[in-house]
Amino acid sequence: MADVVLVEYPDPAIAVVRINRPEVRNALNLEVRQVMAEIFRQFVDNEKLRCVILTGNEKCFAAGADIDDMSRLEAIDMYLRHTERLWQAIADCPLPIIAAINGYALGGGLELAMHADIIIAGKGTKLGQPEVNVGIMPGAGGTQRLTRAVGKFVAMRLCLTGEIISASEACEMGLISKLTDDDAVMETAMEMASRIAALPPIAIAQIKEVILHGTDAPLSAALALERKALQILFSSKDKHEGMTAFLEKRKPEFTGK
Ligand code: CO8
Repeated sequence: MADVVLVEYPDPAIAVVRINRPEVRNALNLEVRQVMAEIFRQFVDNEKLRCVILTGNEKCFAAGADIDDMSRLEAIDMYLRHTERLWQAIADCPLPIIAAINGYALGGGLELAMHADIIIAGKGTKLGQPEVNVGIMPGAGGTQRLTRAVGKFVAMRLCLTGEIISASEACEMGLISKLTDDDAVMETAMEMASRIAALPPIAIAQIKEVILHGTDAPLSAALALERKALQILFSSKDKHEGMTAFLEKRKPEFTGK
């Protein structure tokens, strides 16, 4: 894999995906997105993996799409790139994804963070959809995932003004799962990933799937989806183990079966 994105395994169950273009504030050029998509595609076949942490560095998560690169593109160039396929590789990841963000999560950077299931941010992080300032608009879910996360009026304000907001304001509006000190972001993400990695993986996968698919479905269909997923879990060995361990007052040992 090219070194614009690094992958580390601090534990066989946890992958840390790190965007690595610090000289341009981790701007997401095509190469970053291609490499990242390939990394996420390969995660699906890794049976030991339980959770993914997506991060940048302590100064910047990602300052958006690469403006230098985009400045040379015409509409058909953009179309032919089919970057929706690259984003979809991340969206299709069945494992929980934690975005661990510091510094800036702007434009495509915030859109990338919103592909995660949990966002942990340092208090100094700045977030926003400033695309309008360079004559364009969000194009990787910023108008849609942001609206679903914070509602129409806040999403309109951010996308229409390009205003950059603080992490505490983002947290208040429901865009951040957990706010920490700037130097505690990775540690908090690792703790959370370890906790998730120790839980029954089929239940974890079902929870992620039902929350994501249910959000876009009518309530009655989403509730039926939830019921069916719950019923499936009653056939899992981990359900038997979890409940038996509780009744026997011991720690469960989940096997992912
Ligand atoms: N693209 C390319 N280069 C960038 C970007 C970027 N998004 N952001 C920063 N850089 C470069 C700068 O040009 C500079 O390069 P050089 O050293 O050669 O001059 C270097 O990184 C350092 O940047 P600054 O000197 O500006 O650093 P500061 O710490 O002063 O400021 C900021 C950091 C606030 C992040 C500032 O760099 C900035 O505002 N960046 C642009 C933010 C932005 O507008 N993002 C939205 C981009 S558009 C977008 O994301 C479209 C999404 C469309 C679909 C999704 C596709 C991925």
